[in-house]
Amino acid sequence: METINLESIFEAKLAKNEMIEPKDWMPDNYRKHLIRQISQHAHSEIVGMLPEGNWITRAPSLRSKIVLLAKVQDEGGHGLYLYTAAESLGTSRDEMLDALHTGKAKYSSIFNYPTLTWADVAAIGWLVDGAAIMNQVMLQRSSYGPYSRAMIRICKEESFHQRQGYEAMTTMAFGSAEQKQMAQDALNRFWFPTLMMFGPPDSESPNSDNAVKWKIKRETNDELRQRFVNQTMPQIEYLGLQIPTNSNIKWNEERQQYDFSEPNWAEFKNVIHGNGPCNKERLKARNEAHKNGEWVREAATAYAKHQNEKNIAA
Ligand code: BYC
Repeated sequence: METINLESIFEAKLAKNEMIEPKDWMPDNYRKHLIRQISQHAHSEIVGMLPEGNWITRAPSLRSKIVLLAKVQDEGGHGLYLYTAAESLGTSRDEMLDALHTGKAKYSSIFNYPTLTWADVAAIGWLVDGAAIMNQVMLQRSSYGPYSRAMIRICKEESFHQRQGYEAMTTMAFGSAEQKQMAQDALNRFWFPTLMMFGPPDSESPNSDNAVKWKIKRETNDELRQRFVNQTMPQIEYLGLQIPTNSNIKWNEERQQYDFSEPNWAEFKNVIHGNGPCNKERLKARNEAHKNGEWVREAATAYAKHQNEKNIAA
């Protein structure tokens, strides 16, 4: 009987667009759904540091190195906000990291593709962060308070990241013929993997119905993917680049939107099941980083314990 009341309070809050907070009652499936999504999102931020971090020592100027360094550092911070938001639902950092390190947890498919040239770093900022923001702007209004608040802060930083990428892309697209070709190659290679970031088509997305019902996601995978293409096509034109190979992007006067080809969903499934070009490399790097950071965690724990004892004694 009590559960029914609690459930109706939960539903009423959602109906009024009020936030659900950690101490509020929530259905088990809502909690599980959030832990899954937020922890995957946190893992994406941390694994996302790897392809770009790979270019810090090879950035083409001191300015671009400083900017990239700041960006990659921000991603680490985003991971931290998100792990903390997930912890407020009753899971632990150790559990989440263990799931990442053993390959049980997913993280964004995009980071299983390699960054072969400096133009790829530009394409990540422009396209990947552009797609991430498209998704995260709606997540700022997600029904779970800690997730929504983390997103507000993350979005502010992501818009700087997107500008970093677009600026680098502009430099290359308006640079020498060789630079322009590198920019085009990066666009060609990153286009479809970026479209995959939004998740499978709505008709094949098992989690979307609940996500939308519970106001965790305010828009569907296909709606966001379409918006991303609509926003990006004028930027491709401005840069003077060709539409990506096989993308078939074309304005549809009747729909007042761009038509475009779907990504290869079989490739997507392969990547999210651990068989993309860089899955093994990424997991190895994360496992090593975790192992190498053991002494830092030990020192931080000892320091916190010491401070605690001092406070009790005072
Ligand atoms: N990659 O039912 P669906 C960033 C999985 S990183 C891998 O549609 P949902 C950045 C999905 O998890 C941006 N897996 O799921 C960082 C599910 O599997 P499980 C990361 C994917 O949750 C550094 C299954 O496929 N952003 O910003 O409704 C540098 C069925 O999918 C993917 C977020 O994480 C994928 N692309 O929708 C630069 C945003 N797509 O869990 C940038 C938050 C789907 O049932 N997350 N799957 O085993 C979301 O909005 C949603 O979780 C998704 C998927 C749109 C990703």
